[in-house]
Amino acid sequence: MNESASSMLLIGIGTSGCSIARSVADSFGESLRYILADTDAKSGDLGGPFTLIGSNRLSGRGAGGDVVAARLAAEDSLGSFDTLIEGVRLAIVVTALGGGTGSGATLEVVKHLSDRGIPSCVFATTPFAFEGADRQRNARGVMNMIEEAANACFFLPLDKLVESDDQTMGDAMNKAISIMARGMTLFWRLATKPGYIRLDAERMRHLIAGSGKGRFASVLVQGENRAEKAVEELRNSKLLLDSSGPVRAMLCGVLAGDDLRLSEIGVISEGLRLSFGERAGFELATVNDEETFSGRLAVVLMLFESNGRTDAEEEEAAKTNEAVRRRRKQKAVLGTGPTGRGRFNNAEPTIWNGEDLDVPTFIRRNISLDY
Ligand SMILES: Nc1nc2c(ncn2[C@@H]2O[C@H](COP(=O)(O)OP(=O)(O)OP(=O)(O)O)[C@@H](O)[C@H]2O)c(=O)[nH]1
Ligand SMILES: [Mg+2]
Repeated sequence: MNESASSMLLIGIGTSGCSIARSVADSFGESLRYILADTDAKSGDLGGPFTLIGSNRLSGRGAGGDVVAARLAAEDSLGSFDTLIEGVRLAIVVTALGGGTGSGATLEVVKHLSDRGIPSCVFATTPFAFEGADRQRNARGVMNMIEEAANACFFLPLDKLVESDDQTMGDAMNKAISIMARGMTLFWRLATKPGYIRLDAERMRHLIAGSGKGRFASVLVQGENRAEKAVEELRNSKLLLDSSGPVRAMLCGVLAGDDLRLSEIGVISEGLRLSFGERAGFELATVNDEETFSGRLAVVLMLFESNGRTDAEEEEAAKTNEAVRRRRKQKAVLGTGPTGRGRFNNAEPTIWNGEDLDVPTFIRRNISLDY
């Protein structure tokens, strides 16, 4: 694994997040630094480096759609991530929001990465409309918080990722996983493979660190006028439409074999600028990979926008936070929680007159609270 590749870590969280990460690792073809993390022990069967989250609390059975339980479970397990993230300069987190673990654990892991000074970029699908209100609520409740904790995030609505009308649910789900995996594999190649206009992991880290919320899409084209085709497909991509704010900056990656022509780069940069914002910052990178892309051309486009937030989203976030606070309080009274100091484990305690002031007074004095 080259240095650029080993300083980036892919983390798949939750059952679908683990599947996507595992597919990326498989389709990348070479070694890629990754970990799979789930509250469900079954994800360990996918093979690859696996971390079971919150085994004491959830017994390896998954969070059953409970975001709060998954957040607390992840909090218990954060210490086990520390050795896994050693030397990491940029973490790419992939998950599917809607269940408990993907929604809850992702938030805690991203906050932990941020506490450790590691920038993170989250790629998360949001549930199909047909999945119902509970799953939508689970997703909406954490999106703002993930957005705040992560350096960059891309939410990909499954309804837009695949046309679900004329196919079975299973097909739509499987297709979604393969589209996500393809996009992420391209992203990985972009940051780790050499090209004429090179973007390595360090540059990617720098770009991601100040990015915020964005939209992401990728296309793979071939044949005549392939550059024009790529622009056309991206212009029509549902994933890139419906901006919640103007595009502030674009990152465009062109991945191709030895036959990539200068004129094609011109068509792509011009076409994308015209389509998505002539005044937005534009960064272009190329990857030259004859073995993978011979005769083909892939374009990855990341659009970064301003952070627009609806009242409903704010409300959902406040509710989930409140539920976590309540459960933490119960945990403190019942003494069922871990004895560690979570993300403050490595911080100096504030000792005064022999008492650790970082521990709340009611716990230090053994006072049980009525509620
Ligand atoms: N593409 C795809 N998406 C899926 C599949 N199963 C679930 N999803 C999506 O992923 C979301 C989260 O589901 P899971 O990954 O099963 O949930 P989880 O994060 O493991 O959470 P818990 O099981 O509650 O701990 C769902 O709401 C769906 O939108 C699948 O087979 N394929
Ligand atoms: Mg699960």
